[in-house]
Amino acid sequence: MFTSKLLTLVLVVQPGRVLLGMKKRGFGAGKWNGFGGKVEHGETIEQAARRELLEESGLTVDTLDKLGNIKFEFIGETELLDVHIFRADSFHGEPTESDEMRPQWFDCDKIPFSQMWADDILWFPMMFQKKKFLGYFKFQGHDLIVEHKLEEVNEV
Ligand code: 6OG
Repeated sequence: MFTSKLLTLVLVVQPGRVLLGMKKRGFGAGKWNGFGGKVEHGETIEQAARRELLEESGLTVDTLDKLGNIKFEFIGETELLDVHIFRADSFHGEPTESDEMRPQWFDCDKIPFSQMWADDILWFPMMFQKKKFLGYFKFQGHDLIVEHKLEEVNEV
């Protein structure tokens, strides 16, 4: 039996660049990623996305666009990660380092994919083009994708 854990992930995009954070501790430590985390009881997925973005980057946003949903399976584990991905094209505040993340802007042609989760290189192009997508990735360990599906959809 599989259980699943609801998570959020937010990409803040400006013309020609994207804000990523270096994860300093916990799951995915040492990797650049968007900002996000677990959905708590009593909050919606979007509320969780805003809360995690603020906690980890110091930023607030007016509009979050729902962009994708990816389910991750790790061989040998019974908990699927159900990650809801959002994009924000404008923000308020200054990116600020937190206990969990060190934010940095990256030019869109210099994304550090070799220091990111292996799935990102496959869906970032869709994210930049504002295409919506659904995905499933099966990982062996934290670096190897052994199976995946990724499709563009009209609605997430
Ligand atoms: P905390 O455990 O820090 O939330 N996340 C992933 N992001 C990408 N790009 N690829 C993956 O492939 C991921 N698995 C998890 C979701 C974990 C954060 O990491 C994201 C959350 O934003 C396996 O609370």
